Amino acid sequence: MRFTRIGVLGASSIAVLLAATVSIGCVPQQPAQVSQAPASSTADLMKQRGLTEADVSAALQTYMPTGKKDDYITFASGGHGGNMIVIGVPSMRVLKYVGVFTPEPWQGYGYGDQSGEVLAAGSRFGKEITWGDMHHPALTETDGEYDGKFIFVNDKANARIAVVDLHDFVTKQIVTSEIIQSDHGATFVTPNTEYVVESSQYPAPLGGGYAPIEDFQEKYRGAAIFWKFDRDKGRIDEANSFAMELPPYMQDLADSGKLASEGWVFINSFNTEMAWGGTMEGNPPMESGASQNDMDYMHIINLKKAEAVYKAGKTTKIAGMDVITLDTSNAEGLLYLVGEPKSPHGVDVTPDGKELVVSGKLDTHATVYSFEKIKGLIDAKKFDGKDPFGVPILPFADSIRGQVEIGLGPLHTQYDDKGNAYTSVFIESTVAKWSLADLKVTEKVKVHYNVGHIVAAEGDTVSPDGAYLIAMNKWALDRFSKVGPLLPQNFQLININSEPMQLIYDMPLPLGEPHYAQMIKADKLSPVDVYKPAGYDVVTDEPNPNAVKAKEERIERDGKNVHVYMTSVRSHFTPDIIRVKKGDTVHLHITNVEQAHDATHGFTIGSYNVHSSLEPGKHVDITFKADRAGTFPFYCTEFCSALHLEMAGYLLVEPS
Ligand code: CUK
Ligand code: CUA
Repeated sequence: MRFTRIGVLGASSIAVLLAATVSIGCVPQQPAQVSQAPASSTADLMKQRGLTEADVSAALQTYMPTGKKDDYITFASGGHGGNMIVIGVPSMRVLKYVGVFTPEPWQGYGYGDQSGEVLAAGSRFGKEITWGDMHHPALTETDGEYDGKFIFVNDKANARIAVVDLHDFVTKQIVTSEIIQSDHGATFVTPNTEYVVESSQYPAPLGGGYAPIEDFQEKYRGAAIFWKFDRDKGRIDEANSFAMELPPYMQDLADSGKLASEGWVFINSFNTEMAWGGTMEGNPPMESGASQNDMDYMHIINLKKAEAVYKAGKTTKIAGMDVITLDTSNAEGLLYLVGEPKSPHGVDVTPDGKELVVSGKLDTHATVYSFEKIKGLIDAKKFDGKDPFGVPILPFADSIRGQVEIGLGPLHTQYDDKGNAYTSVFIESTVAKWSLADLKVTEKVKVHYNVGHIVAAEGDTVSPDGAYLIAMNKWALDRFSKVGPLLPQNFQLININSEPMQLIYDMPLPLGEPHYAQMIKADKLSPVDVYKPAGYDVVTDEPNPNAVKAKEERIERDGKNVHVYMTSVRSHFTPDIIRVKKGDTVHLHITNVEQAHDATHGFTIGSYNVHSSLEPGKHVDITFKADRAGTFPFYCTEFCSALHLEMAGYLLVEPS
């Protein structure tokens, strides 16, 4: 494996690398017209730029010579930018922003082609939503390993889930259920991606209706939705998805069991106090009302059994979704609670599936739960009573193997291939490395600043890789050049194979706040170069019925509807003149008949808010009303050839 070399790239071997680099600097310059030779020796450069040996070591571990490719690909959520960010590791080069919940003009996403329907499917209560607050991406898994086929992301603000196909890095589907009004325990997949988990965050009446907030405990509820994923179709199968009603705590992060704990789902919660704010009505603020108890609850869900209960039809329809009520859950033994200290955030199942690590934001520990002990208590019905909703509570002390003293504000945990866990420590601004066997912190690395999630290479699968870890920091402060009061986020890449761990790169993220990311081996991804055959519909993943072949271009009028069957190829659109009358509806059907790698065209008509990206082989349909008479140039928006500027035409809208 190529990345193992970084493991031996400690400070001691840096001299060797420096010597090697210096000697490259001395290679006599080739008498070529385009010079690749460095201007100065490495020693000179170090002196000029004030670099330490550690800096040069970091540079050599992350620098990617032209044409070389990264070992890993990271998929980061784009936070409130509503897009997903694709990043190469270790170079930390941004490779793509994928439009998901937010229209994205480069990809033509949401500007008139089929993708408009994908976005429209994410409407809630009839209102179209053009942004999202993306938190947690989840790659599809086979036997608990990333398989590189699809990735899911959630929208916390609007309780939605999207499916992005990694064969072309395009958003194919957005689903939403109106039973919940926000989500946070999403997205998490079962080890063979049978289900995508989405659990709510802020309790509300299920279905989105009104209830007085004073009735919080009686009428407000949480829920976990289990979206069925249809592998063959590559889409979520809404008709075979179901939900479980949960108590009105604020459910937080989730994780699916694997191996030893496969078939179970774990969801943290805070605000078991069921505080609902009202500071101007004489109540304590939400944040203090929600922090009274020393313990909150982890939800333990027997998904296998819940699926059987759903299939047996023991559900209630709410907002079109089959919901297992709390009463049914309690009667069937589907849901259990166990205490977790204090204001828990992350719950992360260990690679062997035998344990769960939970960190409390207001606690200094990570708590390690034993699934075997939890299962034993459930089987023996050994409970410490029930919560106000009749859900059995397992005794905390009997459920855990132990606790690790981590530091101030532990949040999220990832794993490596050597039995270590890594926990982000928010208040301390460190990443703590600790031994799963001994429950002892062995090392901490300082990060800048206030780290949220961390992501290690395949670090939440059954076989983590070690190698790299990215600290996803919430504050950047003094790390970058000043750009006004709104600062970028700061991703910091850490070599976790080296001893001590070494921080090797700072990467500003200037478009939304990524929360979580996943990092997959690059060679597990095999996206296509072009769409074949030409005429491909990227939303249905089938040939589009309106696909146009060369020489079959035409304009057909059907009453007030004008259908334009158009092709694009370097460097023209055919037809290049479109004549319509004011009030006509124009249906553009454009096929990029190119099959050459990277031969992408764009298509726009000014002042009609129309834009498309036409990757080789792609077909798009665009419909708009020609409601203003005038002369409208259309042109190609990708600099595709020497005659790109000439790749243009006119839409002529005659007054009626
Ligand atoms: S997260 Cu969503 S609040 Cu720690 Cu997963 Cu950032
Ligand atoms: Cu086609 Cu520019």
